[in-house]
Amino acid sequence: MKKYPAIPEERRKKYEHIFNNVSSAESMPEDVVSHLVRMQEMAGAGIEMLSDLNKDYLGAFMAPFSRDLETADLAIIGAPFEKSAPMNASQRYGASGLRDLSKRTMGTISDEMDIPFDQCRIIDYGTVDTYGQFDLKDEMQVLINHMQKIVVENGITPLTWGGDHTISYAPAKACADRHGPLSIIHFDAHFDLVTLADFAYPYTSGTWLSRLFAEGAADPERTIQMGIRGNMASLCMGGSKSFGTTFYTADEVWDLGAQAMAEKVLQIVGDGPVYISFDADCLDPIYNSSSSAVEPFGLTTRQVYDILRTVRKAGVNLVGADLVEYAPLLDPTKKDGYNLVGLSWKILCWLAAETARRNGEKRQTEWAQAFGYASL
Ligand SMILES: [Mn+2]
Repeated sequence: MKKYPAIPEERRKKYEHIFNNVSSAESMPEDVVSHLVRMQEMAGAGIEMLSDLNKDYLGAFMAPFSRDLETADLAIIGAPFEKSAPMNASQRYGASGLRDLSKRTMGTISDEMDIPFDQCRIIDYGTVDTYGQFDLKDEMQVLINHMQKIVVENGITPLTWGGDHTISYAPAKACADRHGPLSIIHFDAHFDLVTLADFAYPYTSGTWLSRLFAEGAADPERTIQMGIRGNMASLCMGGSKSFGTTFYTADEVWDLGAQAMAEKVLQIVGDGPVYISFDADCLDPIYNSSSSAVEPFGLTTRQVYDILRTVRKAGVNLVGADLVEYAPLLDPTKKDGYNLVGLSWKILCWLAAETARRNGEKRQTEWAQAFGYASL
C-alpha cells in the first residue's frame, strides 16, 4: 500500500526539538509566565501545581489558607448556613463544594482579566463555623462578628460563598460600615424584600436586603434586581414598590439583552460603593437546579457574565461580592457548581483588580506552604 509522504525531515527534527526542549512558557503571555515562575520559586512543580491532586492544604482557587488578617487584602470566606432555606437542601456544604471544584478549574484567565494573585494578597479564610448555635440569629451573630473583623477592622475585601441567602447581610453590612451605603447589584429569582410585618424574624433569606435598607447600609435607589420570576415574585413585589428598588424580570433581561441590561445597571449604581449579591436561583434550571427554590425560564451563565464584564469595563467601585444558595448534594454531575465557580473566578479577578486600585499599588499573594512536594 502506498503511504502518504512523510513529514520532511527538517520539519520533523524541529518538532522533535520542541517536544524535547521547548517549554510551553515560551509562547505564553508574559504576566502568566512570571506568575508561574514565581510559583515555581516557591518549590512548585509544573502542571502538578495546577491540579487538585491531594491539595487539601490549599484553599479556593489554590489561594493559601490563612486567618492572618494583617497580611491580606482580599479574603474568600465560606458561610455554611441553611436554616433559612425553604427546604434545607445542603447549602451548608455550598462553600466547601465550591472550594473543592475551584481547585479543578484551569486556564480561565482571559485577556480582560489580570491574574488576581498578582494584584493583591488573597487568602482563603476557610469556612466560618456557625454551627452549634441552635438559634438562627445566634448563628448569624457569629458570622457578623467574623465579617466585622475581616472587613471593618482589617479593611479586607470579602468574596463570600454561602450558605443560603441569609448570609449576605453579614458581609454587605460590614462593607457598608467601611465604605458607606452600598449600591447592590442583585441577581435573584426573588426580591428578598420581606419585612418584619410579613414575618417577624430578624434574619432570613428573604430579609437580608430589606434589613440592609432599614439600617441605611444599602440604598434602594441605587439597587438593581435582575432575574425576578415565579410565584413568590408576585407575592413579594410589594417590597420593591415600598422601598423603591429597580428590578428586571428574567423575561425583561432576555428582551433587553446583556449589553443594554449592563447599561441600565451602570445608570442605577452610579459612583458609590457597589456590592454584588448573586443568588444561584437567578439562573435557569439548565444552568443551576441545585437550590431549594428552582424556577424555570431564568438567566443563563453567559448572560450574567456578559452583564458583569460590561459593567466591569465601564468601571464601578466594587467593594465586595457573594454567591449563595448552592446546594451541592443536589448537583451529582457538578455542572451547577462549575458554573458558579466560573462566575466566582471572574468576580474574584474583578475584586482583586479593584482592591489593588483602592490600595494604590499591586501586592503579590504569598504562599507559606511549599507547592508541589508537601502533599504527595
Ligand atoms: Mn435570594
